[in-house]
Amino acid sequence: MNKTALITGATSGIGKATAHEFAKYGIKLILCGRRQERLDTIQKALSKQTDVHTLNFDVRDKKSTIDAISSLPKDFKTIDILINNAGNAHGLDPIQTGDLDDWDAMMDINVKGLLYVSKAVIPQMTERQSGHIINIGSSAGKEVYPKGNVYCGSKHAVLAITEGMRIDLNPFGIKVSAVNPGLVETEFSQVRFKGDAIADSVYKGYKALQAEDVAEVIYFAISRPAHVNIADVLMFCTAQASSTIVNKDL
Ligand code: NDP
Ligand code: 8X3
Repeated sequence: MNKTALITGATSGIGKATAHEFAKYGIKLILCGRRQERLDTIQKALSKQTDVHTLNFDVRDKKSTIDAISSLPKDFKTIDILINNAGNAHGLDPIQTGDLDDWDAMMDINVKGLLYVSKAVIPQMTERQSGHIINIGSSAGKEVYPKGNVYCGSKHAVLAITEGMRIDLNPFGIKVSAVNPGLVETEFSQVRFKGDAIADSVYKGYKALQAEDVAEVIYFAISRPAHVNIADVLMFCTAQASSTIVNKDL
């Protein structure tokens, strides 16, 4: 596929798996994240299959985000596909004892970071009247669960912003999609629980979605014919029925 994709959060989990999936089809890649060493390793691995450029920035930092994307070399300047994936949950606490820094992190990364990256990329898509934006939401954007308060709020915001983008970008022929997974076995719980051992128990006793399962759905969405937009996908592992119902053998 003769296209270029920019993927945020490409150093781990869903973003990294999406980079690997896209590379199989020869999609040129702009891989973003804060951990340069990991970006280098992934670039080295995927360069056998496609051209790869890396960008190191924190999506919370408006200026670094805009500067990094505008610094892209000529061969990578035209972005056909934007995967807004960078994000995490920070903490799992009732609202009355939640941590302000965790709340800032979730709103700043999951919501404002997604907006900064989009702001840097959308003008070239409207100018060319083509492009595809996929925002990685969550089942937490469709259903609030106990102690999920602010994370769920950030992902509800991602869904609302996705719908807003789809409406506003409709006259330009730009596709906008949300892919909303349930439990996916990545570094997500290590981040949420700040390395606490409880993170290891989250994916025990059932087979959670794997990052590659989500990456395949993302590739499916971007590989549809020009007249088809996969607007919204909710995907669970078979053991999961809702945010609070998971059939575990424990
Ligand atoms: P991981 O923790 O494995 O990956 C998160 C990625 O986001 C990393 O590559 C990380 O890169 C990047 N990232 C985090 N903070 C920042 C930041 N401030 N600036 C730039 N990049 C950042 O988690 P997942 O792969 O699971 O999560 C990816 C997305 O999927 C998130 O939006 C998450 O909310 C969503 N999701 C996850 C689910 C799950 O159960 N795992 C389910 C539903 C949705 P680096 O640290 O190098 O910057
Ligand atoms: C990640 C899935 O259920 O931990 O978005 O919120 S969940």
